[in-house]
Amino acid sequence: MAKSKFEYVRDFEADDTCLPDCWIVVRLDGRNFHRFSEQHEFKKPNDDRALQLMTRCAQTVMQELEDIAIAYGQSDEYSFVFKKKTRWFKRRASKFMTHVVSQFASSYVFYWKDYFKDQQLLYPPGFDGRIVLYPSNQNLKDYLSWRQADCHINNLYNTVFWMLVQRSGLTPVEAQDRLRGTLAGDKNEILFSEFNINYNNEPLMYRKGTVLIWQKLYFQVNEIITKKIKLPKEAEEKEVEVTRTKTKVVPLHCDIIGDQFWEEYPEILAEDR
Ligand code: DGT
Ligand code: MG
Ligand code: MG
Ligand code: MG
Ligand code: MG
Repeated sequence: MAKSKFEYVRDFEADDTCLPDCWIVVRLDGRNFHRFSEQHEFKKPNDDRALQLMTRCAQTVMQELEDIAIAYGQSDEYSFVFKKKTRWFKRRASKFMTHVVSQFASSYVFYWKDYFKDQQLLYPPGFDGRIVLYPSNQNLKDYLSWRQADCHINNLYNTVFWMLVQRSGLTPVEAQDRLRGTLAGDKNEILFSEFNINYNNEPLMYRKGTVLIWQKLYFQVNEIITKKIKLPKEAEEKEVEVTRTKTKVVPLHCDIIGDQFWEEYPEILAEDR
């Protein structure tokens, strides 16, 4: 069929194909969640409902979209890592980013009431998205380490900050002054000596964030398989034990900076993925 004279407008579309053989990372982040968390009375510094809702949305993204090998989230952000070899939407960056962000945002609204039982959603939240390509496994591991280190630094700071405000009655400005220039060791010491808190015993979800991976679940299915053979005498019913596998997105709150995690789950970075 002949092209219409309007077809040329397609040529104005920019090519945004992601480089081959690179990990494609989409990171999204809540828009102005400083305000959103205040308005919806998130518990400070960590609100389990908010963090679990974020993870529920990220699980939905992994299940609904193709080729996500691992995801990592903390605070109001989540990063999704697409397999190096993915051919999904011909590796077009805008497709990856918009599908991830829109699926996540609609899930956030859809699942809100499951987590915030008596807290109404007051206005529609938004999320920004960005895409970054990492050519090597080391680059990808360093990226995820960077996000987890950020989680740790912020959480340690916020934990002490809100203790000083909520327990010691300092104003936010006084707490900020008190913490200016302190190192991690100093913050741990304040928590321990003034509040009897051993930071290492704080919940792992707060300290490490959430890692989402695919896990194979093995389960036995007892199925009756009926063999029908043409010769009437040999017609028989046979009971056969079958092992089925199913994959599921599982949340972990573990360290991903050290080698142990990557040694335990080598399939995440495996070449053929
Ligand atoms: P943005 O991302 O530039 O649009 O602005 P914000 O305000 O989202 O800034 P961001 O993303 O750097 O910081 C995340 C905000 O979300 C921060 O103000 C703390 C808040 N937030 C995230 N998780 C929790 C939580 O569990 N509890 C509370 N109280 N606040 C949280
Ligand atoms: Mg920001
Ligand atoms: Mg934000
Ligand atoms: Mg953020
Ligand atoms: Mg369409």
